[in-house]
Amino acid sequence: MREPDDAASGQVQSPDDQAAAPDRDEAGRERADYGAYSLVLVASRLPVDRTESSAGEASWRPSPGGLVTALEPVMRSSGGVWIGWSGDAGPAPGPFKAGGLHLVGIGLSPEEIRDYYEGFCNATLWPLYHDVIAPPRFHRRWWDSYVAVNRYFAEEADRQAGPGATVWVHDYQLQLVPQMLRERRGDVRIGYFTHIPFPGYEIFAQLPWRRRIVEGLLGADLLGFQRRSDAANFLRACRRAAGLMTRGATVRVLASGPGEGGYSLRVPASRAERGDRAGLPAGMREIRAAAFPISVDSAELGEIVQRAEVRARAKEIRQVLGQPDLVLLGVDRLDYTKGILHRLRAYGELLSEGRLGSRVVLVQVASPTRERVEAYRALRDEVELTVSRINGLYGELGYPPIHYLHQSYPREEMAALYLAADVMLVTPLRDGMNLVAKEYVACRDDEAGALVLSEFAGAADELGGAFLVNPHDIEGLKDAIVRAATITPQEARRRMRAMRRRVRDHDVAHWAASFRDMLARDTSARDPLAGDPLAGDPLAGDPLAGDPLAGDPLAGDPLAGDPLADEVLAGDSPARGSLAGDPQNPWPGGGSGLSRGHLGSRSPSSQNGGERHGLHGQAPQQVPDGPRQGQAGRGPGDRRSLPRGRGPGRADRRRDPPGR
Ligand code: GDG
Repeated sequence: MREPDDAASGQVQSPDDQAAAPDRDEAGRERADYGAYSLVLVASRLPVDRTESSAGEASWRPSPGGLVTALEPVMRSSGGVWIGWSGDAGPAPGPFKAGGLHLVGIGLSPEEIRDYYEGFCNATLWPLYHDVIAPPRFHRRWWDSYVAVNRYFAEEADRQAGPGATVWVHDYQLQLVPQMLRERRGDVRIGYFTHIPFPGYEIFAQLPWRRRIVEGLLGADLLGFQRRSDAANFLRACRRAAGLMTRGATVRVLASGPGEGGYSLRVPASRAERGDRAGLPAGMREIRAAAFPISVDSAELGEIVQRAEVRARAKEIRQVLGQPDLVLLGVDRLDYTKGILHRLRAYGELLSEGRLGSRVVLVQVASPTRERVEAYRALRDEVELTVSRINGLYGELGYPPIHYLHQSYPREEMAALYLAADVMLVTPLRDGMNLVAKEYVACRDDEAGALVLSEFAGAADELGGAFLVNPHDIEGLKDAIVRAATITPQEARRRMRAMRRRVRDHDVAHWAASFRDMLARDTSARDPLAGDPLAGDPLAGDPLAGDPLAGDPLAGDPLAGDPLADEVLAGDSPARGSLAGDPQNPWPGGGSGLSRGHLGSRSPSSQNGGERHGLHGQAPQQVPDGPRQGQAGRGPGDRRSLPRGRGPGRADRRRDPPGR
């Protein structure tokens, strides 16, 4: 199970430490049976995908994506072990090493993939936690499978964790693991980070197993969320779903023995049990919930975009697009949370109104994801129908106004796309953070380009230089796109500089270090929070009561307006470029249309007061098969790579590229 060199690499406690500890733990188990690793990462997926050659030979290749990109450097430098599912049905791959990482695979049966992964994770929790953009489905069989699979992960973490190890559990697929592990091991520090939003209580309360989820999470010592509002929502759920009292960012529970169903919290019954601000009474644990906004490796992205071939590729991309005046870009997993349909609708209307001129293209990378889940299949149909309609209505021979790519690409290609785009469209209806927004900023070392960003993405709390939008407000979205497309280079630089500073200073290393530092701190030594620690929340446990956290200092303001917007609106910007005199002009109408900075009249802003379109409150509609972009018999995504000079190229087709 263990690499022989692990002990030598300093991952385990020294023999002296081990000798000093009693031989058996409280449960009478021999400590010698504990695992070897001082850092154990538990995530739904491994950072590698299993591939098979034509000869049937299996190998592993990196599976890039938000979580993997963020955590790989941490794991590499710490020598810890990564526990996760390989993404395929079948027995556990067991411990192995790939790309310098120690990995332990969890095996799932086809039924568990159906009920736990596609069911409870992707069709219950995902839509519920994203504000019921699609209706969540509740099935007891799925829940049972979720409990069983979470137990596999907890058992494996127990096997791998050395005495006093740190165990870092990730994301909504594994919310029961902290408590399941806590029951087995009192000696480990457990951190949990959720990458997606934690919903408001009125939504969370729909979950029939809400108390069990809260209890599961409270097995951790530290719970990390993307936004302060997510942390506040969780604390609210502690009060209402579990009847616990919270004090500032903390909640105290009694460490009890296994209860009904294997684990359960005991709510402190009295002041004496609860303790006071001076310290924790014996048998009590204090859990902290706080925001740790995740980020990207901005230094690495900065290095990638410095490469001559990436810069050349960015130029080439603009060339193969026909040297447009304006390139808009969207990069998303093809997920209904990402607001792709709203974006397409806004773009289609802008084309019909001529507000972006005639020399504009939108490149939309929609990476394949969760293709076996019905809502995702329906969304794909609807997106592809919409793309086809827009291309059919506004395209001409050799000019599709949308380049739609249902494929995955290497990081270098993504970086070149970011460099090539004048305006990046990140318009999710709900998103924990959205790394694409930060990647775009990190790649723009030329300080050019503009970001249109949904206020419902966690990144909106940090990227004040973006054009913040409500993606449900199609008129507002259109106005923001036009504004972003017409700012002066000076204004673009000012905005981009501010955003780049933020992403550089708060990169992924900063995120990981601040989480681990906080986790390592002794809870009882933390600053007591202002206010009477024992002042009970009069509404605790009452699911129908109003929000006792109104004005909660933890709750960030997700709707904070764009601080720079007024300035930009104040003056019409001059043109950034003009195509006049271009003899090779391949564009419809033969002319340049309106050059940037003169992109038609501005429509009245947001007059419809938030008209809702598309997916809100309903499942993506199943639409009849329409003509696809491309030719009959070859759907998007069938092509593994495009020849250089013909398109973004070098596609890297994966079932679920961002490890989700
Ligand atoms: C969850 C939360 C949170 C996409 N296509 C390709 C590709 N990607 C990469 C992007 C980016 C990542 O995948 C996607 O990250 P996001 O943040 O947009 O979204 P989720 O997958 O939904 O992730 C999210 C994140 O966790 C981290 O905490 O931000 O809110 O939902 O890195 O670049 N990468 C490559 N080829 C592709 O075709 N190489």
